[in-house]
Amino acid sequence: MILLPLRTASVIAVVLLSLAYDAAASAADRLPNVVLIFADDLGYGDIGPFGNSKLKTPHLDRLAAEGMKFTSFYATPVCSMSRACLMTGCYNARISIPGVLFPPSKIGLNPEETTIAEIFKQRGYATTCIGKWHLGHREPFLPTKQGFDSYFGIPYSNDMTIDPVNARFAKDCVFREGMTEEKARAGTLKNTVPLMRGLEVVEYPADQSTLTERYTKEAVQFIREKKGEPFFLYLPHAMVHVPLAASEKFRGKSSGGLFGDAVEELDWSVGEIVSTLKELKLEEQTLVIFTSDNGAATGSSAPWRGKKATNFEGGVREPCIMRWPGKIPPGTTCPQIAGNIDLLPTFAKLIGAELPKDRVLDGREITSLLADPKAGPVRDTHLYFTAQGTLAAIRRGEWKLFLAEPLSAGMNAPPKKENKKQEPMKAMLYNLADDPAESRDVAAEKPEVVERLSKAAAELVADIREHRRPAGKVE
Ligand SMILES: [Ca+2]
Repeated sequence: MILLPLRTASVIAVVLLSLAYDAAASAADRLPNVVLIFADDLGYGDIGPFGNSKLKTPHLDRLAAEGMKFTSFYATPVCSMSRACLMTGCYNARISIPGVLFPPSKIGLNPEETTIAEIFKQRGYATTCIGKWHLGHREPFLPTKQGFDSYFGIPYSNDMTIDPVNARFAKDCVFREGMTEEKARAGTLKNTVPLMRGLEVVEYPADQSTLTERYTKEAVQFIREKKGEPFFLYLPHAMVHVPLAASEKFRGKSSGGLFGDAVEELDWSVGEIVSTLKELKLEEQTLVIFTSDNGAATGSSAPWRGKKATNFEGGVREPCIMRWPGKIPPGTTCPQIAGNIDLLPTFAKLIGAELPKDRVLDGREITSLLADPKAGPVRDTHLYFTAQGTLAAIRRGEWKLFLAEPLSAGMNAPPKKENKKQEPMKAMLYNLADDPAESRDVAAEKPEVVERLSKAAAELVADIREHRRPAGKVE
């Protein structure tokens, strides 16, 4: 009896909040902008808001103080699969994108998929991708063929090289370090990644020391040019994937070596973007998100166990900050399960765009979490896939089970050795509430939980096998 008014009040609050979001979506002139900053190989413990006390990240500290931190925000163990999740709102296994694509790869994100950028295009947004794409470097898979109006960046990781056969060099391509088109066509070198604009290579090899700076300038310019219309800025940085680099202004300045310099330059970049939004009075109209594609490679995934390339939390649980003055309560922390697969449906909800109806999506819209850090869970389950597309583990609520044998999602990804060293092939059960560092395997003590989660995992992966969609492929 006493609970009834409280429940009624909370229902009203939820209705009012959702009305606020719907109102934002219904007035075309007030459609919110979205800036999505996606670091590479940056771990949970690498920035101040998530516990790093060694590196200076004042702009990220402020972003968190003015926004919401997510402490159970999931990506995947490595690069391409993470971007596949982000771009489509689906587990990478559902859309057949393996862990990492390489310069000889003939596959990419299927142009038939609906990307985040295409969701924004439904509502007339200006869209750009500035940075590392890594969802296929062949022409049909590039950003400007997948809903982005423009693209400036490297097509895959910065430790890769050029596709000597298919690269399309711009007429005024800048060849550096004695490189020529002839040399580029003849063979390959390590760490000589091309820099592209649109569909063409404009610099080869890319000067990596100035990438963060140039991406930031380009991003600021985009915001200035598009300030009068709704825009989506996707900024997937090259840093802090190896080879590490920082501009002269930051080199040698941090207390964490070149890695720290690169992190601090990323932080500077966040500051430049936020101050531009402030100057243009766009802060209250702009949702800014900062997160990373996978766990730490060079830096720290503390306090979680493991790093990049594993499905322990340190490989996949990312720092994530969302800031939107007036919409997201400042200085808050959301502990609920969320992840980059949830961003596409969330953006669609915020801007009043339609989700594709002819296919299964795995992500869920999380606007209830953005509005209220105490909101209940949106999805209680998360699946952990390997780079080969097999299901390694499942989380349901506080329980996380590593499966005795990874379950095939039917991707037929190129066979590579599973990461046996870091992920032993046996059932391991962890209670993430009591034991967030995954240090005590309680599978033997909780056979009923092992059975329940194994069954759920088998059902969920069977659904992915049944409703799996192919990657795009060229000859
Ligand atoms: Ca990465």
